[in-house]
Amino acid sequence: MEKKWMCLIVSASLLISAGCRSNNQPTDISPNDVLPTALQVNYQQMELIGFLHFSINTFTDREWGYGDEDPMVFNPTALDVEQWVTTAKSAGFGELILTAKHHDGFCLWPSSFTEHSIKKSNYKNGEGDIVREFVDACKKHGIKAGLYLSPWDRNHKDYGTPEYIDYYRNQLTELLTQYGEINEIWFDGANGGDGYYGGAREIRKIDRNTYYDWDSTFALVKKRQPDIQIFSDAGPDIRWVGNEAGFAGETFWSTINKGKLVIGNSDTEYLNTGEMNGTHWITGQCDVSIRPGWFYHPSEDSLVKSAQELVDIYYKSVGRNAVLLLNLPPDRRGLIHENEVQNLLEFKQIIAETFARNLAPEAKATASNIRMNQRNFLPVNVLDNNLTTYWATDDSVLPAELTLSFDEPILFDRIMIREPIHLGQRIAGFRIEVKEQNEWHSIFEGTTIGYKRLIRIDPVTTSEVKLTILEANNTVAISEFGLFLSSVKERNDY
Ligand code: FUL
Ligand code: CA
Repeated sequence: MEKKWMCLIVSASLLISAGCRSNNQPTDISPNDVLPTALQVNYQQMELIGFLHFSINTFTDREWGYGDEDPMVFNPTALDVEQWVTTAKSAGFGELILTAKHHDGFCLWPSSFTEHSIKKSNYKNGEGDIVREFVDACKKHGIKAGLYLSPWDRNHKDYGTPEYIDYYRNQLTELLTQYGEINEIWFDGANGGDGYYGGAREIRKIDRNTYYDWDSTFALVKKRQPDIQIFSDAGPDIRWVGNEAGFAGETFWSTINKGKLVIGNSDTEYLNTGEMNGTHWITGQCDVSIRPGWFYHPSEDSLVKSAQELVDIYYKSVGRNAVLLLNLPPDRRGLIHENEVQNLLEFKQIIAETFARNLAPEAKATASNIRMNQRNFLPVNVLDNNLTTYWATDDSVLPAELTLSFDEPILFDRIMIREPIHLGQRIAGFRIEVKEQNEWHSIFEGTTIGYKRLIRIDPVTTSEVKLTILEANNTVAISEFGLFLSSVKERNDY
């Protein structure tokens, strides 16, 4: 049947019809000017990724190797990359990032451009390639692989001169052409100065604004791997959030003004919040180590973050519209230590238990305004566990209220709100209220929402919950509104 006739029949039988309006009446909300790419949306959906700091420092008990270390000290006794990958996978991680080269310059793969690598170690009699083992294990177990290639190199004789930039790009090319699909490349901002530098043992300073000519390096990366996500202080795809403690700001915009960012020299407060209507969409990534250091140190075996600490970090990263990058540094055996594995799995269990049962879909959802009274913008769309369906209001309607009414009172202490970020990040102010003895009481006021906002409150029993959007940079649209009761394990510790 022709579409025209279909529409007539459908609109005759339904008061509210979707998708059959004439072209001069735009029904859908207009997207923001600054949007994420589909790759950025996919990336954010992983929510949890893991970091593997493993290199010379693992064996020398240092955090920053000087660059003069003998490659022979690199000597894992029971290395098992499958253990790294299966541990990460069972904790729900979608990707792992390995330090192919840290600041000391030692390479975990047999680079053709240096002798300071695994070739000169005892590992597999100098025939090993841990980048290869790692990438293959990720592929085998269906998680993404990312690589860290430190721009600062305390071993290389040419560091600080243009020749080093060629060396660095040659190494990048090796990593991005010889190992199949790499999902993320991690560019660190540290540039400490002092180093071995081929025996010079001196301080070398570089101009962070110009030395690396990052734009050309980024172009090279994308040419080799068009779907890769590039991380740095300044994106272009994924950005640092300005601290290594694993938390994004309570106000956290994925949008930010790129012009204000310099790799290795950005305002950390600014990175931690971003900016409403910023010029670019750069997804936030909260990096933190499960131990005090980034590398394994035996003295820190008793200092592994507890499951409850990890849960707290989860709420302050994933729950604030960012991705969590959690470091699990393999030990001298080449294994993720038992203490890490245990706390990580307990963390995973708490999160899984808490979010296993959403109470909100039992409610009837109503709203103060529904865009053009159309079915595809109904408030019930916030209850369908689908990010692409949403409740939307008519343009310029603020405040906008969404109410959930339950037949029986419910008990909850965790709230989840999500925006359809493929259309931009909009919400800048909201309030949540519950009805108690026929009166509304505010239980939370916040600013941004984004991909996912998780809120912890004291347990409350109520039959009505109201979300009021107070401020937004465009038409109000909310994808999901969820209510949960935290796992008993989690509550005991708060
Ligand atoms: C920092 C580095 O200096 C640390 O050693 C670590 O790699 C961390 C993730 O980034 O800037
Ligand atoms: Ca939805």
